[in-house]
Amino acid sequence: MANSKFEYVRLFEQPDQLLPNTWVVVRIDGRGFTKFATKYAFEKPNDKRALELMNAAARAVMTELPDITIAYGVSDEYSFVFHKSCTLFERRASKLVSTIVSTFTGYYVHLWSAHFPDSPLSPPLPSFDGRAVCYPSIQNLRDYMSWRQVDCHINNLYNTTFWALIQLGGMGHTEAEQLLKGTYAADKNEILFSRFSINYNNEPEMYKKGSVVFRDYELVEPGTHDVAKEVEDMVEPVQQSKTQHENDKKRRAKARILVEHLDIIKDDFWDRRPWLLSGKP
Ligand code: DGT
Ligand code: MG
Ligand code: MG
Ligand code: MG
Ligand code: MG
Repeated sequence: MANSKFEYVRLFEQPDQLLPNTWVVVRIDGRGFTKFATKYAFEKPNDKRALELMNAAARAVMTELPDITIAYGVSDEYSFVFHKSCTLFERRASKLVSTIVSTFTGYYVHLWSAHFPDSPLSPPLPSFDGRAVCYPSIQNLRDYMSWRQVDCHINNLYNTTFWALIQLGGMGHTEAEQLLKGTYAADKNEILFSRFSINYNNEPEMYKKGSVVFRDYELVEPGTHDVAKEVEDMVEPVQQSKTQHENDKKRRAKARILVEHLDIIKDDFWDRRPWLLSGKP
């Protein structure tokens, strides 16, 4: 390959490699979804079709990118976690973010008609922004995930109460807003129960907890999970052979990808699925 006199322009490219050995979270968020939700008459405060479409697109992203360990979604956002050992695209932030954003958006559009059969998409089409953040410890990563799930809970409790006051209580937006100003969680639970006989605990799990997407290894066909080999690797860590690496990749690609609505703040979720945060992806 001959060098041309134009070749020097490469020098203008800035490196954007993410810190090695850290958990990389790529969070995407729908652009202007307040308007988008109105255009397609999303149900308030939660539209089951819209949330399931987000989940289906996230699941497709995880299928295409086996380096993703876990993902968490709420409202118009999704966080994708790359294992700290991930070396995809040499960990270049722009490559990781743009690949996630475009793959997600592609599937969102592709799967739209299956979730909204009666409302064909028309321009302006949905789009998503994205950013990458590195978390150096499992505690930091878990705190990040907890932060998103707490946000989901706070917003959902507020929105559920706000829209109950309007849709069931006949209040105006300003009136409902005023009533909720300065209230605590217990007050909102009380308003829901005493005025509308709604027990917040009985609201759908997807609305209360958001959605977690992860690989389920328990159900991988027997024989592919070599426990003896794994113990051996722990005792005497060796450079993973190329075949071993390929096998792990295949194993990940084969595993079932589940979408569930579970508590990811408490230890239980992580304790039951040690492979999610283990040294090996
Ligand atoms: P942005 O992200 O700065 O471009 O602006 P937005 O408008 O996307 O705002 P954001 O991301 O802070 O908030 C998400 C918006 O999406 C929020 O206005 C509510 C709307 N949204 C998300 N899921 C649902 C849903 O299931 N039903 C309804 N009605 N709206 C939803
Ligand atoms: Mg935003
Ligand atoms: Mg948004
Ligand atoms: Mg958002
Ligand atoms: Mg290319």
